[in-house]
Amino acid sequence: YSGSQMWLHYVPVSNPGLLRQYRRVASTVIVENVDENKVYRHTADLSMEPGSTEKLVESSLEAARDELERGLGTLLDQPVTMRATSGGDIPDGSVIVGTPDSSSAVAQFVPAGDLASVGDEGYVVRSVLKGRSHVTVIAGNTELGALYGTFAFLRLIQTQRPVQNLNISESPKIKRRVLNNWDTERLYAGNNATGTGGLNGENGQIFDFAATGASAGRNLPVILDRYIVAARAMASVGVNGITINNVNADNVYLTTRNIAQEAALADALRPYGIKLAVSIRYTAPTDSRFAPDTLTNSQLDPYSPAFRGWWNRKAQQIQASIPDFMGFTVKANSEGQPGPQDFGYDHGDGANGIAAAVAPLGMTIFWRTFVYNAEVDNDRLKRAYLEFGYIDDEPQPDGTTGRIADNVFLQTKNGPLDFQAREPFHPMFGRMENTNQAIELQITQEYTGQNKMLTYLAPMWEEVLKSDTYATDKDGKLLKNRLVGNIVDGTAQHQPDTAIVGVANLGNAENLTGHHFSQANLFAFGRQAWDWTLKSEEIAKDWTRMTWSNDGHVVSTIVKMMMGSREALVSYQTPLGIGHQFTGNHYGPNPAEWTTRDDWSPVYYNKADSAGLGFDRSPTGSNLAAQYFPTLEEQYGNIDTVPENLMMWFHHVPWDHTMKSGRTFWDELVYRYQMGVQYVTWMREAWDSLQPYIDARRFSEVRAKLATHEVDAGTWRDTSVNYWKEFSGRDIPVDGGPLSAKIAVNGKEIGGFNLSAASYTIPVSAGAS
Ligand code: BDP
Repeated sequence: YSGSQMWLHYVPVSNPGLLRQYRRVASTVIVENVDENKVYRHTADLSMEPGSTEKLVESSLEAARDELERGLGTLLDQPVTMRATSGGDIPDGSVIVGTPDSSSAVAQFVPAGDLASVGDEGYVVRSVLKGRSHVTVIAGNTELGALYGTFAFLRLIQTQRPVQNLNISESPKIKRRVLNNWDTERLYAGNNATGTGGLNGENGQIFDFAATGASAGRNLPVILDRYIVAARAMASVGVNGITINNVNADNVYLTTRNIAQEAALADALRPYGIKLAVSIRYTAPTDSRFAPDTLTNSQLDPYSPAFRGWWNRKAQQIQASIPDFMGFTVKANSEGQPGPQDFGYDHGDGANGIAAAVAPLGMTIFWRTFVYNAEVDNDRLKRAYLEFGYIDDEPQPDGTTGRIADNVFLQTKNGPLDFQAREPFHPMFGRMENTNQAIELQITQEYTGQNKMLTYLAPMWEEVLKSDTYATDKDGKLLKNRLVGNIVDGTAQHQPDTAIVGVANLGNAENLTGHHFSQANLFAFGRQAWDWTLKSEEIAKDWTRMTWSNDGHVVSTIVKMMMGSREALVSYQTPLGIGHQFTGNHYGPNPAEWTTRDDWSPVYYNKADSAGLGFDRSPTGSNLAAQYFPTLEEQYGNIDTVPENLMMWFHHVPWDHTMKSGRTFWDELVYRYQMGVQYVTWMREAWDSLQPYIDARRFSEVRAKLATHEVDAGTWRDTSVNYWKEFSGRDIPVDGGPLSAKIAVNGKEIGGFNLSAASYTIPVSAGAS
């Protein structure tokens, strides 16, 4: 099995008792008001060319019906009876799907008040008795809600949980759950089964906009089978939007020819509840491709009717083909992208200018805050808050505070640097109470092992979303709900609109993500976007059961591997809070490097010298700490109270500083590198032990990745430690190393390893004197 169906690879239920139960509960599916002929039955890896007789589903209910027929048929290993009416007798074992409008049975079985409480995209799944028939009702206020409920019901069966006496009500905590697809950039899932390629402009993209490769010059929208797999996968975890192109935007996505293709894609994704957006360049109006409707540079004043008129016309043109088009994502005055500052205006002016142009069309602007400049207090990390914070504080003529328009999100990365394996949360979370704020997470593993390392990122996102901001109200009183997740979902500061964004990892590899385990990150993003209070470990369990096996031993082994994997990565890559020690391709280590820009250079971040290691962001240094609320300002600013896992983020730590373990900082540092590598060794051995349980192809592909992973983790350790040693002048501790150690995630010890001396990989000490 190639992994091409992701976690929607339905296989017959292995537990005989549960199989009997499922066959009793779900032998008939009733979906009313759908066109039964409009069902596209996917065959793996077939492309659906124009002229094909297969038909795409056209509504969310048709998608639900399609999914149940396909899913139950395979899971229950018997065909399901499909019915289009709930009239007459409802058979025992019926599953009824719909909205109160589409189905009188739904209206009858689920009281309006119960449904009202789950909102537009929520669902109710309920077991009811009708006469002598046991019936399961999957209901939403909208068809999309019913589709989400359908996937939730299928998930129960895929994960082999009971489906009798169900009474589930669910609704998303965050309104917009969006992917940003950077197309060719930072794509590690392109072109082939192993997921290499996709870099350097090769077209390894999930969506093929007929720009390059086999489809070059083809002007027709072609919907490939993998788009539908991706759409089903996204819908199954509640993703409801996607910005389809790179934030370093190419204006081609605004051309008439591309808009036609985007419209075809939007049509294909619409039944799955996924809306499109496009990344734009601030200066797009000057692009000659839009002639004769172009502006000159002097017309890029965000307040001018010319500028606003242009964006309004462009948005109207798109909306004519894509009625539910979401809006634009903008990277401005960041890494060389043009922006309002080039024309004498600030981010607020620029964002509001485009926002005003598209507001009448109901569209939204996602304005990114990823701006940096090493010259600000000699600390790149302080810049974003300085460029955006004051705009949020500005009194407005109408008596309100904050200048950013309501149809704008400021889209901010989880941390102040750039998607490192561990960062403190971005200080802007909590500080922008008058602005809609979207959090941006990176699903694609740019800095977290790319397509080579098994890194489950959900524990990192859980750590971020559950971080306490200690945000206060105007009077300085601590807010009651003030975790980063509360800021994002609006329960802390009551912003009118809410959003969470994940930089996606989908490409055209057979398994869509390159590394089989990278699928878990997309799955987890969706689940956490829906409900950020979920535990990453529970999400890992679901994914493992859906993707690999329901065998208890397999599940516990894989979940353990996953749960410690990110902490291990931090440990062998950037332990104790050191940031950005990467080579230019952001995969391997190069702590000695100085590149063209200070703030792209590992040496800028590590500040290694004979006194110690780490970047002083305390009051004696750049004082980034002061951008946080007082409790954290104090905690981070003091080397005795800063959490050890962020120590070098805020302090230049003396080599002999005593750590909680009692070891010196130097010894602890070496120990961390070694522990991380040993965890990978343990993962490789654990995976090997699962061979009898896993299909041959995926087993060997993961095994090969883990072999590379282990070697590359060792390279991180050796390169880093040997370089630090030049500064510390201290010996590498040779006390045998951590033959057994535990890795703690969110304060709970998890994973861990107990290696036999025989399999203990060569510690750094071997190469040292
Ligand atoms: C960095 C990536 C770069 C992106 C940039 C961004 O290396 O490719 O364009 O972030 O988020 O992490 O704009």
